[in-house]
Amino acid sequence: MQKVQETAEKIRNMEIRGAGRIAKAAAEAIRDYAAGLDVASMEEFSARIREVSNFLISTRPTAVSLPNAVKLSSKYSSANVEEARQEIIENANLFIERADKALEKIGKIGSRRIQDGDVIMTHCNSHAALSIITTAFENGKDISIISTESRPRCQGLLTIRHLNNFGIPTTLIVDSAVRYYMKDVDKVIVGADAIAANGALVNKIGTSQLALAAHEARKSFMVAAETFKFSPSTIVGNPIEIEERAVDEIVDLAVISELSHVQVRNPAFDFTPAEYIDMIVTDIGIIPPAMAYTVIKEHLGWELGEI
Ligand code: RUB
Repeated sequence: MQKVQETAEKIRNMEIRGAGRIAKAAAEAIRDYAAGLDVASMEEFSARIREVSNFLISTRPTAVSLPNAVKLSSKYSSANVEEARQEIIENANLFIERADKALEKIGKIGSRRIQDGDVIMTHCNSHAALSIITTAFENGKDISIISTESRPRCQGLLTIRHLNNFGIPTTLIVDSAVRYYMKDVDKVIVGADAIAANGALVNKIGTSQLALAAHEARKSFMVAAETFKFSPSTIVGNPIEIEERAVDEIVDLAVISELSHVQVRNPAFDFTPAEYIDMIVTDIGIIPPAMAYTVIKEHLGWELGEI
């Protein structure tokens, strides 16, 4: 349980962050927990796995990759403890392997859409979006990137550092300069924390302003997302919860503590409607947002009744 608690804490405090990384860390935690679980009965085994699954899922509410990873990893059909343990270990390893391959595939598929000379704007720090960008660069495409700072946690700096290691030229801008620079941009590429059945995207707060500005300037808006970022429960109308984080991420509380008419809000994600999205690059190919439902039905492997 100690490793599960450590992983949960790292996800909560964002030491482990980004929807894909969170998912893989949770799969690893479930796998190692199941491997070391000492129980007297199958009932106890089931109860402990359920408890740990729910605990991991509760660490961050928005990235649907987290419950998807936990559910896919903690699946078992045997009523025998040793066999069920083995099933979980295999399912978690399979999830981790597929997640790594998915990033590679997204890079390969998405990079074909990048032209020589493209200026690409990105937001926050998405490993899926970066996979497209770095693959295109490694394939010899001469590209440059405009990255937002992505306040308040400034994940844009992680993006800049990552791209710099590849020797890719970048420009760092504040989030409010997105529309100002959109005229210089050919494509916008962002990642996803979740994609709803209607094709709407949930990603780092501010993503929707990139989409709006791209739409206005008629620039292409591309989302990079593994199939495990699609949200099955949105098929039946369940909303995706937007995480609201502590306000001291935005402002020094001492600065506003004497003010009595001020509230501070810190939503971590926002919604971009499907109509602003030109394509979603997934590990099974490029799809229009209208195909999100099909991805959930056919590629996540869940029947509606299980949601
Ligand atoms: C990260 C973020 C990323 C998505 C996709 O938010 O919004 O764009 O998670 O990332 P946070 P990836 O920093 O709050 O976790 O493509 O790496 O899964």
